[in-house]
Amino acid sequence: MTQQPPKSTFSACPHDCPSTCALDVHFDADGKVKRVNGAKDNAYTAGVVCAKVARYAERLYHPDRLLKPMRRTGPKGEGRFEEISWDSALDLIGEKFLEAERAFGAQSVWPYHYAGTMGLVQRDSIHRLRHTKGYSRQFDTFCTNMAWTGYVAGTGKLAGPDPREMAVSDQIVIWGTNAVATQVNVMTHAISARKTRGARIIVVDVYRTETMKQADIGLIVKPGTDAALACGIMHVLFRDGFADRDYLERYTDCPAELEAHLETRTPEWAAKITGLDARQIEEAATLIGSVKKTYFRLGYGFTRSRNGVVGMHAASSIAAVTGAWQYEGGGAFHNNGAIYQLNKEMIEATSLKDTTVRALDQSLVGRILTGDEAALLGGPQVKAMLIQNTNPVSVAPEQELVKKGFAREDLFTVVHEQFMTETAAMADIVLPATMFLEHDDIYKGGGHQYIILGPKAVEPPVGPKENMFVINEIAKRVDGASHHGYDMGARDQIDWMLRESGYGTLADLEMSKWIDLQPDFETAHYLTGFGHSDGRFHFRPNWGASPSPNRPDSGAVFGAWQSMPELPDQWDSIELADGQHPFRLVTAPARSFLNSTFNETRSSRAKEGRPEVWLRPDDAARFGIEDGARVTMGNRRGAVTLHARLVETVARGTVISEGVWPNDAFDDGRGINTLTGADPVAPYGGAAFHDTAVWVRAS
Ligand SMILES: Nc1nc2c(c(=O)[nH]1)N[C@H]1C(S)=C(S)[C@@H](COP(=O)(O)OP(=O)(O)OC[C@H]3O[C@@H](n4cnc5c(=O)[nH]c(N)nc54)[C@H](O)[C@@H]3O)O[C@H]1N2
Ligand SMILES: Nc1nc2c(c(=O)[nH]1)N[C@H]1C(S)=C(S)[C@@H](COP(=O)(O)OP(=O)(O)OC[C@H]3O[C@@H](n4cnc5c(=O)[nH]c(N)nc54)[C@H](O)[C@@H]3O)O[C@H]1N2
Ligand code: SF4
Ligand SMILES: [Mo]
Repeated sequence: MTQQPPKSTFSACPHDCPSTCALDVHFDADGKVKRVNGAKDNAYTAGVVCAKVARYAERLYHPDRLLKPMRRTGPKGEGRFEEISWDSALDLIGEKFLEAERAFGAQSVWPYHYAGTMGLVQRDSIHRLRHTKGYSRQFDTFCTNMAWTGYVAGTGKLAGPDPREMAVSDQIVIWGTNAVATQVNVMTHAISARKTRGARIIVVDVYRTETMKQADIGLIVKPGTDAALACGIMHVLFRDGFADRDYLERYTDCPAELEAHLETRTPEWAAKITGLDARQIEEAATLIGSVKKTYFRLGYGFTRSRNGVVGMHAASSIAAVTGAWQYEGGGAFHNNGAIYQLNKEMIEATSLKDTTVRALDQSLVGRILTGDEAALLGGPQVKAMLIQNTNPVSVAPEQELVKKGFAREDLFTVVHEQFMTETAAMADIVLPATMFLEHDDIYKGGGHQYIILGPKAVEPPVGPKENMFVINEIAKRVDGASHHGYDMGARDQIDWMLRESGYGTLADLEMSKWIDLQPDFETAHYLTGFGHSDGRFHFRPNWGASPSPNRPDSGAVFGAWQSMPELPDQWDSIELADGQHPFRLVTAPARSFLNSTFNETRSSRAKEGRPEVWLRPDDAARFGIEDGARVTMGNRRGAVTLHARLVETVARGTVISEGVWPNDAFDDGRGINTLTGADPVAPYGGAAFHDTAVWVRAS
């Protein structure tokens, strides 16, 4: 009798999303993946996943998946490749990396990666190669810098109230995240609170998103004005007796100074800056003040501005003024990064990390590859790159420079990918990568508190290999890359990390599927003290020396950090509109894409339609733009061509373009990041993807 293949198994979503859903993966009779559901028995996922991952079979069995290693034959970027064997590809990579090292030093090799998979083994093994060889390091700046730095400025720690407490909250303020699109489980718990206890949902965004459509109250602000809104709200809280003075005295650094400072930050003042009506601010403040169990769910979106750190800090400060932190279902949550404390020595060769080796800013990749001396941090030109889990030619800012850099004939580029992305198309060597169900890995949630196992569930097609295979094989070919981590398979890596971190063994985790690392109530709500050494929430952060996880170990501080406001305040460091650039562009996420991932699947493309810019009819009329018209949008960095959609639901002067579309979905092949800037945001870097002044013209 033949053994029946299993009908289902468990896994975790590997994509770059705060939800890190626990998954049930269902197979058909042939053992092929059929459908992916959210695990019902995981208290955060609670049976819900987004539509794009539910349809994962479409991506897994996509006809365009990369299956063979390839070598470039035509000129750079033309897209002509020939198949080669894994061995010849790896040998060539070894030779080229050694050649670069001999001629220009080890730092001329730049392993470049991001979070296309969030698996700790497959994502982070690239550091093992980096650290054992002394290759250039990477300063991560695509995503978290402003959000984490701003949050930690107040709390002293990147953690907060149990995200599941949203379900027992009386009021949820979803601030600067389009959770329906970007982290669906936030909605699961918020809607559950509404159903079971009549909780109110307040959403703050720059347009009427799908999330705002589900809200009781929607506040549409001008981009980069969240700190003004927060100050206006806090003014009312102090003025109308909603401030919890006992709490402030016990748990915060300078409540009296904050109160005095806010005296002039009236709702009228905030209204002028945010574009809201003063009455809307009064109403929101009264609701926030009168409902003790208010849970602030603070997202990334509103921090992707040159003043984003200040915005995040100001928003998180509200919960300290009301004392909401004390209550179950209250406080301000952003991310749980600090709770895990994993020992990643075998994955990353952490002990060999040399902080004197330069850490190149990943968002400055365009400037770096085009030889900008400041961006190169005084070191050699980058001559060779290995790229995993990221698609910089599409997602990185200053796209014109990025394209120019990757077109350099003297740059040797290896891209390990699942699809022929824009970045892969610029490579010298393209290597096919497995997908998450085809390899072993382990994941930790940013938006929750679980470690989840994602074991290999199906055999990959012949050809694709997992990330750590590529790392280990390159290491064999580049002299002197030695570390015990190279001798371990993914399962050994997981087992070692769990044991050394005090979280049991792989065998235990295979039984339990996940580990719930939620700290106790007192700790999570900072009732035993905030993360700073004085135990207090800081209204007055030390911006030059803040305990941010993003703070560069070189000691570098960026932007106009010395003029950052001392207390929560509006900070006009954003790319302001002017006569030549009358609009402020926000490049918000598309629901059916995840950054540039899923923009290759037919169903996602069909749902999203085409690249568009949304603007108000009155704004459009000033420039003679009609609904559906082909328009050009530009600034000093370049211009893109797309179609206009007229919507009433954005603030005057704001334009929205959803999604990182493939560059070739635009008429002239220039993607949306042609317009965005890479200048590092104060104080600890980051790219201001939603902070761009532009003009829009009918074309
Ligand atoms: N469907 C989908 N899901 C995703 C992603 C995706 O691209 N698509 N990306 C993934 C990644 S990498 C991340 S980091 C997370 C990010 O997820 P989020 O935390 O949701 O952050 P963003 O996607 O940058 O933007 C969220 C919202 O912020 C709004 N916003 C922009 N500027 C401002 C502002 O100045 N003030 C206010 N109040 N709001 C503003 C935008 O309009 C948008 O609706 O999502 C992940 N999930
Ligand atoms: N305009 C604009 N630009 C943005 C943003 C925005 O809001 N607006 N958001 C920014 C943010 S927050 C982020 S995080 C970045 C993210 O941008 P990227 O890091 O590029 O993220 P993704 O597009 O999700 O993933 C990149 C690639 O990883 C590949 N991949 C997935 N799994 C694996 C694997 O196991 N192995 C290998 N080798 N490859 C794999 C996928 O096929 C995909 O092509 O984009 C940023 N860019
Ligand atoms: S919501 Fe996020 S974590 Fe969950 S399945 Fe979708 S992309 Fe993955
Ligand atoms: Mo991100």
